[in-house]
Amino acid sequence: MRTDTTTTTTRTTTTTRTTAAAGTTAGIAAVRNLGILAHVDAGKTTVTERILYLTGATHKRGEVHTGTTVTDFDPQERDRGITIFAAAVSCAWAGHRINLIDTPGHVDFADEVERCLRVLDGAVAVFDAVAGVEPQSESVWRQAERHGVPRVAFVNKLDRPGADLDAAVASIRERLHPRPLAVHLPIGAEDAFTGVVDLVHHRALIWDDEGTLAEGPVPADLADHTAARRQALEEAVAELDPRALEEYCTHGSLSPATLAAALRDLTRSGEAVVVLGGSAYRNRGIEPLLDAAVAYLPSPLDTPPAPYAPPAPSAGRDGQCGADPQQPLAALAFKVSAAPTGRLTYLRLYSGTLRKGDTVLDAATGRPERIARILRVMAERHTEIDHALAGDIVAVIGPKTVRVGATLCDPDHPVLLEAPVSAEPVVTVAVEARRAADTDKLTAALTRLTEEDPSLRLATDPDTGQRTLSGLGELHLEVAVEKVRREAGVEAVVGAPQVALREALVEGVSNFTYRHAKQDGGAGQFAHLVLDLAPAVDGFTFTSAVTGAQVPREYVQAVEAGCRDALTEGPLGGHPVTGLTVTLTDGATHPKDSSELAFRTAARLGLREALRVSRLHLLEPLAQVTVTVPEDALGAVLGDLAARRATVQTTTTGHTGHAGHAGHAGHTGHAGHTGTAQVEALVPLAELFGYAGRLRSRTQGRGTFTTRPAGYAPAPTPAG
Ligand SMILES: Nc1nc2c(ncn2[C@@H]2O[C@H](COP(=O)(O)OP(=O)(O)OP(=O)(O)O)[C@@H](O)[C@H]2O)c(=O)[nH]1
Ligand SMILES: [Mg+2]
Repeated sequence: MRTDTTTTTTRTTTTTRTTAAAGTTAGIAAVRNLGILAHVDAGKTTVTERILYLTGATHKRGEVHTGTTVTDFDPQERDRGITIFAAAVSCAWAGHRINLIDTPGHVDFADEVERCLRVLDGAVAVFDAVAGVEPQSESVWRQAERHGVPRVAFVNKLDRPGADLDAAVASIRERLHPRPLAVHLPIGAEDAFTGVVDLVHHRALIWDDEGTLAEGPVPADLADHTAARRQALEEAVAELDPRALEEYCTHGSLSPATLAAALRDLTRSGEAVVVLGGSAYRNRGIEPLLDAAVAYLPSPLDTPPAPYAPPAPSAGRDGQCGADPQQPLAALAFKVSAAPTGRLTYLRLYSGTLRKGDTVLDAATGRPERIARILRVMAERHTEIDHALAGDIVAVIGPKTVRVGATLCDPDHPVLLEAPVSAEPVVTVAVEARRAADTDKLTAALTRLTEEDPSLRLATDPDTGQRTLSGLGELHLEVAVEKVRREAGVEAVVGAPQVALREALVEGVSNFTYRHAKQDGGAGQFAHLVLDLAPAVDGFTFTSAVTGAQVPREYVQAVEAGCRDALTEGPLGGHPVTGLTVTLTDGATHPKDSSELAFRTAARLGLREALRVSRLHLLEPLAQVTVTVPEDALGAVLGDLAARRATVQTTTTGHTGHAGHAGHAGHTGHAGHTGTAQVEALVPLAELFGYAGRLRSRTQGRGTFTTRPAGYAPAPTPAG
């Protein structure tokens, strides 16, 4: 039997008691900017709801299915029962301020998640205890990894039939991280799941039906199991953490304090992932989740300084800023909610202090913006505050034109923080107002939407003159059009979805000569270029093989810019051009008539001509699809996929009865019920329009599927 039976430990043992309001670094150390990430339906919004309830931010527990949650406040979210827009809310726990961002799980809204990850310091990854790691949980996990955002894992829905914490941990190990460290052992299973053994503090946490937590000793029947798990945890930690190893070697065990400190360091360095369990719906497991977030995830002071660039190359140097309230202000606008009634701009402050009434600079546009009000966004009300410090997340009222990704900074110290990178749209629809008189209103409303969501693009089709809206998927566009109908009262007629094609170079040309000369009196334009075009695996690269004597350096830069201008519309059908390298091999200037503008124009017109005489092919977007269906429907589903030009990669049978594991060959998955088959396939996105309905009818509603973007591949030559 272990000796550290610390059953009297309070739930704040591992947290420091500081007031988050204090205007000091102690205050900043007590801030946690926390995201909730997962596959669709894992329970992010329910977890968020329970956190808000427990922290006293709300006085009722809202439910997704009754449309009563705080963070799914948009009418469409309530109707559809899914999260569409990331929502930020602040609450307080154990002397810490938690700025919580509930994110959407559906792949069409992955860009929203990307923008949030840019400003988060830590995240809770939520998993369904039956399904384990689902495809979109893997995607958001990788997204978080790319942003260096440390995570703790919460295995939710332990109350569900077939729930299995160990299997979920195994699937995390197999698919996401080699070192998941489970710190909970469930007490009771499925419907009888009542609580967890906290392995770190060696105690039982049991929730009654009202969700009230009682702490007690580890139940006798779990004593051996607990001891074994605790020892395994200590060994795993000692293997990774030198200080823990020393203590383990000396004493043969680890104290809760050493264990907790090691878990914090390992979480922050990303060497291990702490795994907790619970059931948000049944109000079980949320207090320890909050404790873990506060104890293990970093504060703004623990995260690396944010890199910035000067607004123009001549206006200063690159640098980085840490969470210091005394330094000049630098804040990133990561979310804009541009409702016609008022515009809220959400800011993450990286440096400095923002005061109500300040005039700040939008560094990219050079426009001054006045901060009329600063709001702490709470669940049921917004609290007005008069200043906010580096490290915090707040919303401001006043800025009228600030877009997502903008940097707001001290006018005397203009800097550009790295803006979130927006995904390229893959689906386009034509939109027009149902009543011609509403055309301008529709354009205005759609323009406003693109300011909130840079992964939406509004354009005019050069051939038909029609307005087109592009986005990341059918649902993304459907939601956008519906939002315009509800908020601006404009009915739109939407055309059939089209995939966004690209044009890639197959065979280029060499020594393509282009002379741009306009010298008929007055200031003339002259530029002479020779270009080589060669196919490349991806994207666009520009190289120059000329000397300064042939073409001066600033003109070479203008040539590159002109080439990029030309790539927006390819010769096959006006699609963006990709997969090529352009080399400037020769050129000539005129002593008076050459200019950057002349070279840029020459490059644009010249590359356009060169592309016209090259060979290109069309590329179409692909999706990685995971289809989960009853085994008896497998044949029909495979037949249908084949008709959709799918490349089936794996087919596995004998899964649990719920959507989940992708069918990796040899995957051990959850033991249990058979009867479900899973298909992994690459399918052209164009063939997936309407697939949800088809799958439903082929499987009597029992089939599910998820998709992920999977790059581009040559498209069959279109007829006509
Ligand atoms: N049995 C059970 N159901 C749960 C639990 N947590 C959430 N749910 C249910 O699962 C469904 C999805 O929950 P949400 O909280 O909307 O999931 P989400 O991850 O926010 O979903 P998206 O935002 O659409 O990606 C809802 O019907 C919840 O009531 C749980 O612990 N147990
Ligand atoms: Mg949600």
